[in-house]
Amino acid sequence: MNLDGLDGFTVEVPSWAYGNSGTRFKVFTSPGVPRNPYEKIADAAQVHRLTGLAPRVSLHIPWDAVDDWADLRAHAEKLGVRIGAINSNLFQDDDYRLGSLCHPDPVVRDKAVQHHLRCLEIMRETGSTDLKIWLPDGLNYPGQDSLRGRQDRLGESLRRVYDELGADQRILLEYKFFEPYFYTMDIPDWGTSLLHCLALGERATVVLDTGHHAPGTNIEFIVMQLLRQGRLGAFDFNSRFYADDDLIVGAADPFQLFRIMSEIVAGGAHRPESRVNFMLDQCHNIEEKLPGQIRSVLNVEQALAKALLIDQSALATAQRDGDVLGANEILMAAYETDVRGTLADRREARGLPRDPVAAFKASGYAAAVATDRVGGTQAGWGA
Ligand code: LRH
Ligand code: MN
Repeated sequence: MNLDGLDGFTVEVPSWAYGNSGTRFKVFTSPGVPRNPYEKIADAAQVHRLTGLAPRVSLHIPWDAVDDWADLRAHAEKLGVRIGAINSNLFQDDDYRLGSLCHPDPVVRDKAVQHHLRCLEIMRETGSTDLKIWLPDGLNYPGQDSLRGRQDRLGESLRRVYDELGADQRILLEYKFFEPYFYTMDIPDWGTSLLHCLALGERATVVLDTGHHAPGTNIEFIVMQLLRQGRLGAFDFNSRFYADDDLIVGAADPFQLFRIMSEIVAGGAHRPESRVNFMLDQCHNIEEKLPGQIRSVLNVEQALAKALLIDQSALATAQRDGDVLGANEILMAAYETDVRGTLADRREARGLPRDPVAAFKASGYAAAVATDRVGGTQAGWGA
């Protein structure tokens, strides 16, 4: 089984997955949860130490705000990881009730633009290249505002941010079909995000969050189309049964994750030089957070490993010959292949534990941080 295609493949983990999270009904807490970005990064570094797959940690501003970014950067690098994408936050300020980059009032739009310029400064200090913008703007009632006017204002605001990008920096523009607004979001789908990216320039690319589509959406088709345009910048991987559930990637629909990875392999986008950033965007509301993160990066690697086993030349022949079932069978054969043993062998060959979750449990790390992290305020939603 040749899985050399996994060489150099990495997954970026989100700082907020290590903090408390929940729903509007309840945010659960648990002992040892990080209280600051330093402790979040320390937890994330454990995932990389045990899997060798997660060398970057995404941060969210202001959730992860610190006084000394260079010191936080040094802290991360001392632990063997580095700071990845910087996420802006336009969804926790009263001024943004009617929108941020799309708001009718230029004063509010300017405030939102300035927030992104501040994120660019932070990126220069942390060595990050990716500014991730999820636009939470939207409307709840028809007629509430001009759909077209908001798009025009959005274009102008994004242009002001894009023009301040440093030479090695890029924008990752994330769409979402509903929530926190319910009549329309201002970037509800991949097409709208792509149109804004094309209007901005080549350093604007699309983020595909697997939880941000209408039920039944063929997500791998969108992956193929964005790759065809050279505008797939990143994934926010998670899984869902109904809405933006942010569950462990591959947990709800491992076959969908495999189909997505099949399009990634077909486009060669699993190779580091593609610059597609494979990120997680999840919340572990009830399960242990670190084992949940370890499981998640292993699920992504497993789906990619299966996709790498697709016999591409036999598939091309079957497709050319119109052999419908034959072509499907070739894909299913790869999907049905159990790659777990070979992946454990690969880890062992790299000095990593065959079973990272078991190794984490045996490390005593969870008990140690539960003892150490007493006092202060646990990080997380609503903290
Ligand atoms: C919005 C989103 C976005 C992040 C947030 C934590 O639903 O997917 O990527 O800012 O989750
Ligand atoms: Mn997301």
